[in-house]
Amino acid sequence: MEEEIHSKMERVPGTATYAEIVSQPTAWAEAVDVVVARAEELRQLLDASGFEEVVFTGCGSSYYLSLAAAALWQELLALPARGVPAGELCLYPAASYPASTRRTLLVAVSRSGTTTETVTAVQRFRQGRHGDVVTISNDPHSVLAGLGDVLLAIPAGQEESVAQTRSFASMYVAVTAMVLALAEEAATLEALPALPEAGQALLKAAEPLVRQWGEDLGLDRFYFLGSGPRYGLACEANLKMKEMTLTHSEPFHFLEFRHGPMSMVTNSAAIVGFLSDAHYQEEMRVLREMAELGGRVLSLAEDGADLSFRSGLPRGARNVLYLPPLQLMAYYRALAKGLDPDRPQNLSAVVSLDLAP
Ligand code: F1P
Repeated sequence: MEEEIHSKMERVPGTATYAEIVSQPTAWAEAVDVVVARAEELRQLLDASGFEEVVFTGCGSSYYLSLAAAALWQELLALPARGVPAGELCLYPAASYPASTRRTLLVAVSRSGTTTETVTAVQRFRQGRHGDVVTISNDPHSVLAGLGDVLLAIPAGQEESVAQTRSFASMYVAVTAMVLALAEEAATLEALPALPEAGQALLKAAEPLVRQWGEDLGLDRFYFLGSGPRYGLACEANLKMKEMTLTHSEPFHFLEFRHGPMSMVTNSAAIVGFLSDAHYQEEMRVLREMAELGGRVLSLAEDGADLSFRSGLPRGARNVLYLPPLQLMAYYRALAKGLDPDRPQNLSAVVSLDLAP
């Protein structure tokens, strides 16, 4: 009888997604702890192996995380780094890896640790003896978790929903902590434990505005602008808008937007800018020009934006803060469109394939 009543209770759409978004700062704390505990192992791996370049890889959200990670790594460690889709490493390895003689560190990112292309890319990388592997996953017992020379596992980031939110941010914080540890940016690394509190405060402060934007169905297209280490994050925000709300959206590097895509700006277009400290004026100029064309502009930054984090954290510690407000915006837009963000159309949480050998 009780099961019957329980099964009849309507599942409220988006329940899991909302819970995962607002709880994510807890998973960020675990990510920092995990990396700090493995920092010496990571330093030894980097020092001992004479790597000439780093390749970050993953699929979907995890590929976009790889793009953000590679830019951060290259900016702080001055060692060549690239983000490559795992599917490309599987199908076109020669186009992805440098000459086979170069020592490469492969960093493989996967929430599930079971995505076929990512696991296969690591297996083939090992067979080709290209170098060593760091794996980053929310499932410490996954296939991928067992393939790394060093594993950074953040189980607190695991989630029910298909679209990554808490998982992505937890793995991104782990990557941030890893780069800061290897770059010996001690002061910024030591500031990371304050990140979860800043995230909680931002979620609370930002919710009314992003709910208003999410529920404004007069907007029919979204453009996410981000440069340097923020471009990969703009790609991830873009994917949330697609996965959760079935809305046409695209990410661009800030200055690139003028070179054609801005032709699409109308008064039903949202242009969301991930403003940096270093190039705030240049980037804000792009947003102002788009507002003059009639676009609806939303800026995010540490300060001086529509959504200002005011975290007080050093620049290298706070890039993850761009994500929670935009995850919430996609959540509210999905509900306003009568969709269930917990179960995006056409998608599954993990893509499993039979890849040709
Ligand atoms: C990768 C992924 C997600 C995507 C969707 C399907 O999963 O492609 O990025 O948003 O949920 O799976 P994983 O390798 O990170 O588990």
